[in-house]
Amino acid sequence: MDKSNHKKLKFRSNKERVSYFLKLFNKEDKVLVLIWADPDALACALALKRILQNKVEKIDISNINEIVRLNNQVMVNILKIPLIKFSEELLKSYNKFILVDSQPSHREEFKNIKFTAVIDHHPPTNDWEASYVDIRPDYGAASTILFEYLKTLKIKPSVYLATALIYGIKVDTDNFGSSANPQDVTAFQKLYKHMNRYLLNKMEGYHIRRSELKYFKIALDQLKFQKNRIFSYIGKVLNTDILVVIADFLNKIYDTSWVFVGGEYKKKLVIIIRCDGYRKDAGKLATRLFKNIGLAGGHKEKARAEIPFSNLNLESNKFDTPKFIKLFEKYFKSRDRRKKS
Ligand SMILES: [Mn+2]
Repeated sequence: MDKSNHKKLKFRSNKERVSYFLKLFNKEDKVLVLIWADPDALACALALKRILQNKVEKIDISNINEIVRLNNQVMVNILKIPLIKFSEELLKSYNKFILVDSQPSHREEFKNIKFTAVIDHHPPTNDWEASYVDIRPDYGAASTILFEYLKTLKIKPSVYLATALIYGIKVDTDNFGSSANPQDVTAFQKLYKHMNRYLLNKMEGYHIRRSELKYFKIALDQLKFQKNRIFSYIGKVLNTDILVVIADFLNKIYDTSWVFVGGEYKKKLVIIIRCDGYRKDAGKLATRLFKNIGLAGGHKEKARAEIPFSNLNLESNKFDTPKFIKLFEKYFKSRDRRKKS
């Protein structure tokens, strides 16, 4: 099945692997690290910069996405991560490209770039090639892979780099939830003594901009309880992260087992679902109800759906909490009936 060259590179040790990687670069190279900027990718890019900065003429980091999430903006600011916004034009200033925490098939922007190296932890995909490929789908974070590179090269990470890698690991493993593997835990342990806890607290702690507090007011005004379920439709939002923050907040309410928060973003209804996961499956609910009219997915405790309003067959343009609740009626009616019998 796997026709790409992932399997061609076989290394007996991390040492062999990393020295092969380093040999791909020389003094004249201008290297661009491309990322879809989230904490894991940002940390990896910083690590690559540290590893290669004295071995090449220059190495820069370019983000292809707009960084919207507040925590990520705080990370970039606090750690002073130098970023260049991606453009086709930018590529001309470099001769070698590295993709980290992603694969060329993941984004349209990556497809025409000839990557020297791809380092990632997502499930391997085909139809692309690179001189060097290191994909470890069993790792919770790509930061853990880069930690192993640093360790192999006996590079002591700076406080900023260690803190970034720790944050990357924590975010991608959902604080050492189910996706973490023993290597992630080891990386955390070893990096811990190099990091700064206050920097980490700042990056982890800030979720809400002052300007977003108004959405909490709307959410609470709109709140409807139905049995042990909470529903709230917030209306137009400037970014969908605030819906996630509100859903997580409502999910802390005692005696509640489901939370549904909805909002309008770019002519789509964005739905964030939370539940306790006990004999429930938010991901299944989302796919069952919405996969035919939009994007839907998630896992037991968390799910998300995005549905173009045009697919909802609304009679009027006005969408509100009662209409929002109606979307889930079908699913719960059959469940409630089953419970009674
Ligand atoms: Mn990642």
